[in-house]
Amino acid sequence: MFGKIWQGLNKTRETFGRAIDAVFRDKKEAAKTIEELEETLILADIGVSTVEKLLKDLMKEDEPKKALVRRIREILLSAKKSSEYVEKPHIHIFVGVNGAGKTTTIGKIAKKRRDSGEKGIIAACDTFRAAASEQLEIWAERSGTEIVKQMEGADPAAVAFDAVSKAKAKNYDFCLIDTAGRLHTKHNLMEELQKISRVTSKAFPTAPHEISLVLDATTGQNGLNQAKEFVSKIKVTDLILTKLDGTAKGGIALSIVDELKIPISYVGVGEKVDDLVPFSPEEYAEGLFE
Ligand SMILES: Nc1nc2c(ncn2[C@@H]2O[C@H](COP(=O)(O)OP(=O)(O)O)[C@@H](O)[C@H]2O)c(=O)[nH]1
Ligand SMILES: [Mg+2]
Repeated sequence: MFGKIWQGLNKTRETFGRAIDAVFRDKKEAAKTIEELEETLILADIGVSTVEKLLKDLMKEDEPKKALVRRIREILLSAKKSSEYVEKPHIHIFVGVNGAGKTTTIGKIAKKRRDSGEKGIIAACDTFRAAASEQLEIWAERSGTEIVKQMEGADPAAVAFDAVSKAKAKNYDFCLIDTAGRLHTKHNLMEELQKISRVTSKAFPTAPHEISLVLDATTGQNGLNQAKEFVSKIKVTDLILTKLDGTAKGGIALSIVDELKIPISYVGVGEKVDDLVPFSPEEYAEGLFE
C-alpha cells in the first residue's frame, strides 16, 4: 500500500485528503455536505465538469466516502492506452513545455530500460540551448545509453532522423527523443514537433510508436490548458505527470484524464533516477486520502 505513488501524494493528502475527510466527518445534512465537497474539490484544481461527475447523487450511496474514492478510481481508469507496440526499436517521443520534466523523465526511463537489459539511443532534439544536450548527456552516461546530438541551433528533425536510423541499423530496443519546450520565436513549436514525428516515420515507417506529453503537476489548471494545446496538434498517446512530490495539487490528475481522455502512464515523484513509477489508478485514488 505505502508505495511511491502514495508517498508522492503526501502533500496532496495533507491538504486535499484531510479537507474531504473533514467534510464527511462533520455529518451535516446531505445538501450541505455536497456543497462543501464541491468547494473543496474545486479548490483542489479539479474542473467543474469532473466535480459534477464525482458528486452526482453521491449522498444516495450507502457509503458516500467509499463511493467517492471508487468514482475517482473509475475516472482514472476511464482512459485506456491503445495496444502496446512490440516493434523494435520502440520510437518514443517526449513533448511538453519547458521545465515540465522531459529530460529528467527520459533519463529515468533510459535507466529502467537499460537495467532490464535493453539497448537504446537518446536523441537530443532540444537544440534550443546547449545546456539542454549537456543535461541529457549526464543522464545518458548515468544510464549507459548512447546519445545522438548536434550543435546548438541544429535542425531538431535532422537529429531525430539520425537517431532513429542508428537505432534501427544497430537493432536497438529503443530510441527516446527529447524535444524543446520552446523555440526561437520565428519557429512554431507545434509545427516543429509534428515535423520531428513525421521524420521518424521516414526512417522507420511504423514510428513514432509512442508520444508522451510530460506535464508538471504543480501547475494545476494552467498545465491542463497547456496540455489541451499539445493534444489538439499532436497525437499524444499518454501522459506523464511529474513533480507530484512537490505539490498539493495531485487532484489535477483527475481533471487531466477526464478532460483529455488520455491515460497517465507514469508519475514522477522526485528528481532521482528511481523516482518514476508506473501509474496505478488504484494506488492513486487510495493515496489521496488518509
Ligand atoms: N521534485 C521533482 N522534480 C522533478 C521531477 N521531474 C523533473 N524534476 C525537476 O524539474 C526540473 C526541470 O526538469 P527537466 O527535465 O529539465 O525539464 P524539461 O525542460 O521538460 O526537459 C529539473 O530541476 C528536474 O530535476 C519530479 O518528478 N519531481
Ligand atoms: Mg529538457
